[in-house]
Amino acid sequence: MKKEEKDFYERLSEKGVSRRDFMKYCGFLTATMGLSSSFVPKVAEVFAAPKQRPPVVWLHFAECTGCSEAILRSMYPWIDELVLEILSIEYHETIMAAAGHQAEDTLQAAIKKYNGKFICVVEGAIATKYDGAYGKIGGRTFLEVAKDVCPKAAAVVCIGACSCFGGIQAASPNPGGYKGVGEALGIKTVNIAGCPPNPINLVGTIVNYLLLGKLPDLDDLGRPLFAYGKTIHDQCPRRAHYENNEFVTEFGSAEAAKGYCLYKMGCKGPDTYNNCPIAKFNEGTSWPVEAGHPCIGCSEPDFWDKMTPFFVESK
Ligand code: FSX
Ligand code: SF4
Ligand code: F3S
Repeated sequence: MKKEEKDFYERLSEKGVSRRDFMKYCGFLTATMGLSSSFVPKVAEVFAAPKQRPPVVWLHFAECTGCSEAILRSMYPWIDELVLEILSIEYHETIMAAAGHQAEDTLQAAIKKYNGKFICVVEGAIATKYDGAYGKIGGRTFLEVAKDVCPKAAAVVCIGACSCFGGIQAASPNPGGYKGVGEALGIKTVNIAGCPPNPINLVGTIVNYLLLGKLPDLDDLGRPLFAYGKTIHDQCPRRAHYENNEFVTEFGSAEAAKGYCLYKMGCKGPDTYNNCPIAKFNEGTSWPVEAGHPCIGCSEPDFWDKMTPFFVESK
């Protein structure tokens, strides 16, 4: 084993993570990425002995920061460390020490130094009406910041419904004219959709890039097919109840306790593309439908408008 790999496993073990746990995670990640199990050692190597650590500039616009929270706090408690092992995060407002003018200088220095080479990760929507007046950072509108930074990136990865498609800010009546990054700037973006998205889908996208030297294949909405290629409904463990006409019609009922299908409680699983039933959240603990709540379609464009009312069966 190379020295850097040994150091990596030592660092993990200091955090109470055994090599076995780590390999289990790599197996789960490899399967989520749609790769065969023969790739597991290679995926582990991306973390343990990275050949490159791409510079990342992480922007925040209009959102709740739930996406950063999902990445940094849930799943495996050490996932943030793993993300930091494989990326060189040059700018991230939530986790960096710098503030004010110093932070702005850091951003400018990073995009100059890594022009054309960095990955730009974006959370949050961009206000486009009134010259973008609805959202500013350090005296510049979100629109100005995005126009300055995104075209200089090697790839723009949007995490969360807000940066992908506008999210809650773009819900009717949308006075600020909020849009997702791709639409606001007229550029192609990789969209890790969801509110919040599953961290494993971001990690899978990055590992795909580092392992295979390219971004994953995308659907026509820019979402990686490995994660968003199938509907929730087609992967749902309650599907047999749907086929048998066994539905929940009231929360807290005997049917709900039996785990019947939530379609009549407004489940939007049939119209929603995501891998929640397989990937689950919080270290594979659960996901909305497993917890007894209908899917509200959070990985689809305009779900706040198109999928409401959330608890009424779709017509
Ligand atoms: Fe949006 Fe993310 Fe929902 Fe919140 O950054 S996708 S409101 S979970 O935080 O952007
Ligand atoms: Fe489909 Fe939702 Fe019923 Fe699952 S609970 S089978 S996703 S309608
Ligand atoms: Fe979102 Fe539906 Fe999954 S609400 S988290 S896509 S089950």
